[in-house]
Amino acid sequence: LALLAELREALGVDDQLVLALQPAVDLATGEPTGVEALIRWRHPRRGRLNPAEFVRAIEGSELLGAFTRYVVDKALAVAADWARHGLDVPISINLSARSLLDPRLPAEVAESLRRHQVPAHRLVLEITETVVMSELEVIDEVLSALRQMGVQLAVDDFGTGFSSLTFLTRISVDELKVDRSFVMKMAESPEAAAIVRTTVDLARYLGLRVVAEGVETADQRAALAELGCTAAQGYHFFRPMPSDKIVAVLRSLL
Ligand code: G
Ligand code: G
Ligand code: MN
Ligand code: NA
Repeated sequence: LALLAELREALGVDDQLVLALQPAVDLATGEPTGVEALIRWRHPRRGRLNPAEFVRAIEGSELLGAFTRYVVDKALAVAADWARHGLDVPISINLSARSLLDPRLPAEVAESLRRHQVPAHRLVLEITETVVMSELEVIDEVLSALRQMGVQLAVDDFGTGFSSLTFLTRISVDELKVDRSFVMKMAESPEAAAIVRTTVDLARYLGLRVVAEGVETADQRAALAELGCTAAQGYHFFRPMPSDKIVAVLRSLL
């Protein structure tokens, strides 16, 4: 496939695959609780490509390992830069479920943390439950090794998988991210509102952080605060931004 050949090339240069960064904020204080890294491909001829599309292509290819290493490395370079600016905000990256089947992942993450001198707890790995449940045995070991290193785990798109609750009894995690589909429908759908409320309560019972995703309006923000949700992310606060903007934004929030 032409796309994958170009991608292989892009992984070897420095400025085509870049991370867009989106802060999540504490709803009570406005302080940043973390920043999510989202991959963007600035293609020299085709312009901006849809990340969901090319990520799907990568996931089905043998480039996944190299791509995951690339994203981990770029994200930890960003975290190292923040440390130099006196900022200790954690950075989250999205991990394709299939990368968790690679037993080399923990050692690769450890090596990158060492090289960038970033403490493991500053790294949050966002995983989606659905795919993960199907291969839980294999993935258990990889996730346990990462957790033992001190890396944090977040369940992304929480509520959209088929086995969310079983997942929580098998893998210990640090954070739940309420899927934006529920946040968006909260006002019109009592079901969606109940799911958000239940997720917030569940996180509290389990001692986990909770972050509502896809918050686009002040009304959604107020409704979330009302439900006891402590942190949120979305266009209402910040759109994903280029890395040269993020330090000033984080400083302005502290
Ligand atoms: O910003 P948004 O359009 O970037 O993201 C589209 C989808 O791609 C989302 O599901 C998001 O989780 C996923 N995604 C974004 N960046 C990465 C990444 O670096 N690695 C993986 N595996 N998925 C990513
Ligand atoms: O799968 P994951 O939750 O990682 O995907 C994050 C996706 O959500 C990215 O594509 C990101 O650009 C997008 N995103 C972030 N904030 C908002 C928002 O407020 N509204 C919408 N529609 N998308 C958002
Ligand atoms: Mn995510
Ligand atoms: Na999500």
